[in-house]
Amino acid sequence: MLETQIEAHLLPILICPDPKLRKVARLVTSDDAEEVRELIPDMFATMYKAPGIGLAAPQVGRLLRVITVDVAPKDVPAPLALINPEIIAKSEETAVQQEGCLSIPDQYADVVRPARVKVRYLDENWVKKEIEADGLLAACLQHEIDHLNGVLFVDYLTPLKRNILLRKLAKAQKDKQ
Ligand code: K1U
Ligand code: ZN
Repeated sequence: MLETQIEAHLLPILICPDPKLRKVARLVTSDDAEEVRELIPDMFATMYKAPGIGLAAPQVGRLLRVITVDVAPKDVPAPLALINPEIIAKSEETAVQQEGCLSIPDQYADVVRPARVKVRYLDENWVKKEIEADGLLAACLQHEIDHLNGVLFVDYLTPLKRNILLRKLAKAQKDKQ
């Protein structure tokens, strides 16, 4: 059987404080099918190269509700593409996870979020699915869905911690030039 090979491209990742990272991404419709079909392989390639365990379309400048995730060990890939993901249930119980962000490079902080979530989404074949997650996958799904709403993990920190982290980022970015 002949298979269509989709060529993937590495996409530049926007760095905080790029204003696009603070915009709300719009729902994907059938009109976006062609764009999303090409975007998903590009997002996986960009996420694995970074390397990261998640990526949201706004991080590559596309204000569409698409995320990619893979929290599995490197040798057993478990790629997940989620179109129009929505959290339909979350636990009262919370968990702390150290988070990073490809748009806030080399800065990490503990973030408190619901420990378990149930997410409804369309997969890359536009099939309606639900996933229940805990641990790192739960944190990652919430982190990526936040990106679709213009929310960054630093927003959960105290103003003092957030300012320290963002100043460190600004200095590192300036020193890089
Ligand atoms: O959305 C992003 O910016 C990606 C981010 C996702 C994330 C990390 C940690 C907790 C929640 C969400 C990253 O992937 S940062 C890089 C990272 O965590 C990592 C990179 C390589 C191996 C393992 C982890
Ligand atoms: Zn992020």
